[in-house]
Amino acid sequence: MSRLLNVAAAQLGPVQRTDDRKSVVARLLELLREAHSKKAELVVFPELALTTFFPRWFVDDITQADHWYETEMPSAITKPLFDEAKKLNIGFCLGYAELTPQGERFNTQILVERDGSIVAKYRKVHIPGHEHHEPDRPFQHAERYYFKPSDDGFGVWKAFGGRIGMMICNDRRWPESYRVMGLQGVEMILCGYNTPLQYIPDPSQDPLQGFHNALVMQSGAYQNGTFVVGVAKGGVEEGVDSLADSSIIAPSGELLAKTVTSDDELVTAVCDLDWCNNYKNTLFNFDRYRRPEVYGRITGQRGTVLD
Ligand code: CDT
Repeated sequence: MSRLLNVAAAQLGPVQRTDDRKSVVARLLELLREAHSKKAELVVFPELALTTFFPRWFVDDITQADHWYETEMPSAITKPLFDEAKKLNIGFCLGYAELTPQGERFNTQILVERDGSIVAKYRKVHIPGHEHHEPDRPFQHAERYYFKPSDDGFGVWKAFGGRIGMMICNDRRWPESYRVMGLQGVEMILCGYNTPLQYIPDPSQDPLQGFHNALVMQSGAYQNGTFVVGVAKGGVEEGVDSLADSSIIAPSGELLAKTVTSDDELVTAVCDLDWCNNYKNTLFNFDRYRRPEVYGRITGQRGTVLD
């Protein structure tokens, strides 16, 4: 048996502060059309794809940042993406900043089916960075000021002939993210990211960022028998360099495709979702081998407890 899903990782190069949404949507449309020409059925765009990574600046009054958020999806500006996807019969996953009617702010990703309908929404669970202005930093990473951590957790949705899950950027560094989806039989996890290369206090940058990015996603894929599609907004954005290295990873943990530039770039892979069973039914047969009764600390405590 095989269930084939041709998926595209649509990496974006930098989006500068002065780039308006219309110009970004034009870039997304170009990537969408390229994906269609490569017979992809699902295109994955990065975290906060529609704007520059605005948490790198602090504003005293958060409403001054309202213009970075989407209050409706689709909006007049993003609708051409939905329309083109429907016309081409291709689905997509898109990350953006969401401002709800209740005034809540989330770092959000949606899954859009081939008919242009939104089938799932995921809001980022693990929010990294800081809540307050930290003037000594070369640039801010104030995600904790701009976004509320979602309590909705990690869902898995039946779509694209399989079981699809989502996570966003920092979520990929936490094994719990993958496992919660693994326990729902996830077969493909979609993850957009923005990973600055200079956030470590040592200004010589962290040479291990690319390694850690691959390490967490490849091990998360293998240990849960799932494909993982990790998609960056990379390159030098407003003076801050960000990791590219978008990739499509098999349930074996092997790399199927990876970008080679830090710019807009599309890579694709034909994924046989039935490949997941090799790992789910044998090595990681959760029903048979998991021991939740000895994992109590995983959900029972947050920080480290030294006995
Ligand atoms: N966007 C995002 O979550 N980035 C984080 C880096 C945060 S550094 C304070 C990441 O895990 O890549």
